[in-house]
Amino acid sequence: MMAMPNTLSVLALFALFFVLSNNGAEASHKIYPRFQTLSVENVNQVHRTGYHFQPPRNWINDPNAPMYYKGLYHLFYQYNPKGAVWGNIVWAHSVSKDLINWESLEPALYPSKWFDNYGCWSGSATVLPNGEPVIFYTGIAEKNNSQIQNYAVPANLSDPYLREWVKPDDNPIVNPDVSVNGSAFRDPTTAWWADGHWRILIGSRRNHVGVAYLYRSRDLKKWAKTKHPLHSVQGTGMWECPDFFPVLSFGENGLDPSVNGQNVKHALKVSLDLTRYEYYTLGTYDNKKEKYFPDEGLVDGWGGLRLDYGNFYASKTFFDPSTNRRILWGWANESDSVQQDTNKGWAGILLIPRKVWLDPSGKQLLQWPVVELEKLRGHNVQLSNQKLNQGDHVQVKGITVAQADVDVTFSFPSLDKAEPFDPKWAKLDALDVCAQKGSKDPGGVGPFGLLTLASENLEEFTPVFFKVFKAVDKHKVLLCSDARSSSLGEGLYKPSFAGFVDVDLTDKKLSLRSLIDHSVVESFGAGGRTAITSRVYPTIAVFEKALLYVFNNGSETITVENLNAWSMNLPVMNVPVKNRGRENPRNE
Ligand code: DQQ
Repeated sequence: MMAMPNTLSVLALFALFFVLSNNGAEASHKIYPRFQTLSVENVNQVHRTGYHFQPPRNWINDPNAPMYYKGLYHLFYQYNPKGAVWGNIVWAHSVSKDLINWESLEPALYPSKWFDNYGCWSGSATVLPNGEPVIFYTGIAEKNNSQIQNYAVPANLSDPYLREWVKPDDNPIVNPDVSVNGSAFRDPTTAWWADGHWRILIGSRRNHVGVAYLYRSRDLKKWAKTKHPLHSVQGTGMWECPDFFPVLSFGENGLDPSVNGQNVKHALKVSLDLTRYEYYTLGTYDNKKEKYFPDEGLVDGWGGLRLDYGNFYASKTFFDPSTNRRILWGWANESDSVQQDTNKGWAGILLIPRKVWLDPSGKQLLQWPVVELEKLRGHNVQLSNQKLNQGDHVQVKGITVAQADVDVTFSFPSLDKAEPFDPKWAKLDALDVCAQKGSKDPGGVGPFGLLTLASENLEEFTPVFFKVFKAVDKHKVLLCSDARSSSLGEGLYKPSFAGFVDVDLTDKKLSLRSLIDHSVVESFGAGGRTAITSRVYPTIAVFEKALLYVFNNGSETITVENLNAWSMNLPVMNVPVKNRGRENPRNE
């Protein structure tokens, strides 16, 4: 499914907003009735990922209800069991002991009751203080075709696999009242406990105002809408998949969703249906006033902070009590056409789970791929103290570049040669600045970085690079992941994704980590301050023909202080759980 170009006018976006519909219920996904139930005959392997989360075939979108239960991580996701485009949505279910190797189970939720007959859409898990999990999700109901919120509970709490879920008959638990747009009312969050009540958020819109409605309940069954929404922002349109969580103001530990008070900040993330991007703010949550106040100076809208400046949507975090981390999951859709998805028999991947915590500045979140990923690292090659003069590109040999993990630190002797930052660019999206400057445009300090998934004669390559600019009172660092030269293939969306990196340059170093996996390049700049994901479909630079280079096209000499690159091994990826009894997996 092609992502929406960033430059579409707001008007066109609004028009699109009203065109998309599903059985009268407003949906964010394009509907292709012709393809929805076209069963997949052959699965094309060329661009399938090796170590990113994927089922063996068909369409996937949002990660749902990640949680940890009796020694297993559970992950559910929106899945079309009948085809490679969005439709026939069920909650597919996988389990893992390490967030990297996954086994699949039968779908946990699928349309079966009047209150979800037209679809089981996104939702979240809440693990109650007694350890019992409950799922809240959006049902599309036969009766009124509007979006209502339901709950489901495990049929057998002693089964660590939580194979079977029950949808009790007292559903739905939240109906849209007359003041709510019932066809734009979905994606309940994890519940948190505050002042004698459970609370959840539900994403919505009132005309063009994006809204996170707040509901409270004493028993998780009878829910009442609070007088005011927790938060709303004019002009942002439908808020899908809200995520609201506390973060500690120091250190890297995560917090249970109900923690609040001293040394705690809150993050509110929303997925904007109009742009198909997400943004978040950090702020203060007042339990008593039932309000969230974003910190002053943060942009609360289109241009706000993003968890990822690339192809990353419908994300969700959860608290992992076994390691005291907060972990983030995001979905990356395809950047090819619906016809290409149908031909290849699959669409959508989930990105590597990331640990999230608050930057010591308090001004943004930091993210890093979970440490468990490093178990897949195989053969390692290194470079150190490699000088890169203007125009140099040096090959990194000896690993399977199409399936690799690369971690590099660059240094530069001075910032004197940094180009001035044109004040006009301040009004542009970073993506447009990247498009103007590109990886080949000779600069001062940068562009320098990695050429990933490159063909021998550079007909194809996906550069991930930095460029440093001199602004009025400080330096501005741009990180680009530019798909424009990534493929000779046709009908692809090839954006020059980019984000600015809020980093202190006193040590004159910039680090970059890129997870390369056949059709995805997931990059983390400056220790996880800025993340960018690109989906790319090389035609020549595939498998062993994919090459990796470090490069510099700036006039300032760059040194590769240290580079580590690993071939990545294959994890167990959604192999069905076979003949596994009801035993406790911790005893295996
Ligand atoms: N996808 C789900 C919705 C959600 C959207 C439907 C976000 O619940 O709003 O598959 O991608």
